[in-house]
Amino acid sequence: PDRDHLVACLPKCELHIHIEGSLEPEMVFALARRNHIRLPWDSVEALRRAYAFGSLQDFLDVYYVGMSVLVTEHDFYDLALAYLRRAHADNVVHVEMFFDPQGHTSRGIAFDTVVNGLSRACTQAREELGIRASLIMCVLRHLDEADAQRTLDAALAHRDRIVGVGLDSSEKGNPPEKFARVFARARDAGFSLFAHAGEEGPPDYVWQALDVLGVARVDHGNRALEDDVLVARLARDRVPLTVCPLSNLRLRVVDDLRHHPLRHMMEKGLAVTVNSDDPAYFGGYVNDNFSAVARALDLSASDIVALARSSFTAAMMTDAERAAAL
Ligand code: ES4
Ligand code: ZN
Repeated sequence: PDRDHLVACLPKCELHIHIEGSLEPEMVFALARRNHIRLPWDSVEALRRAYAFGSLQDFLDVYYVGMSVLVTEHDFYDLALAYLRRAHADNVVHVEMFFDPQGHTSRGIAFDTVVNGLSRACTQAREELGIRASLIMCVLRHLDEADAQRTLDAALAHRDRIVGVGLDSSEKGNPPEKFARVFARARDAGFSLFAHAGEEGPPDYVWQALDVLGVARVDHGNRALEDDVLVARLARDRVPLTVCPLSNLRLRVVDDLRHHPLRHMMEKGLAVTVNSDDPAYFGGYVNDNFSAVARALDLSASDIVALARSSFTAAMMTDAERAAAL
């Protein structure tokens, strides 16, 4: 329909994509074969059947096994280039890409291998497709502070190829304040800061992301709506929320897309953007997320345009870069 055509035509930024979450089942099996890795599933179909998640943790358990097929620099390059081609087909012109170094270094893969492969794909995609792409290193919050500090040490050696530091993985029981000192060091090093908060965790975790970590954006932020004072703060400071509708549906953060809070967020003056999170696992890339939520909430053409425009406002771009990209 018209709505899907509009979604497809609009230029967009993608600000919440975990590159390891763009690993499609076919590529999981192809890389497992290439790297002689045994998987707990015996076919692409069996892996797809494992994508019935009851919670964030159910998903993460599959996600960390899926990414274990990534071994060489070439694997990381292939992964990122495939995603950037797919994003380009959706009229995405700028990507801020999360990656999870500890999901790889914990398996004996060098930090350099990961960054070299991902950044080479970003450079090539810019040259060949014109799409801009930058890297945001995420800290796995279920691991301890010392592990996060060592990961930040490794990132400092690649300061020119990593623009930011984020916080992801199992939210409940792992509040942002656990990483206060890591984020303080990251800030001093000049990184932009981000954190997943209010996906499954309480509004207090969103407060901590803002006031303890000092993030520039909140990833998800759904549960901020439970706290009116917090909503007023997010609106006043124009703190972007990177919302991921199909992720929220598949991880049961919402029980039905018709109950997704995106419209309420817009009505409350929040700077919301629409993103894909882990597109290979959640059933769609960025245009699929726009189309599904627009249909479920009966969003107007001007709502859709506002969401696409908002992705540029929320992006880490200079005004000159924004003008050039549009
Ligand atoms: C994630 Cl949806 C989500 N939430 C938290 N951490 C993540 N890592 C990858 N996807
Ligand atoms: Zn995420």
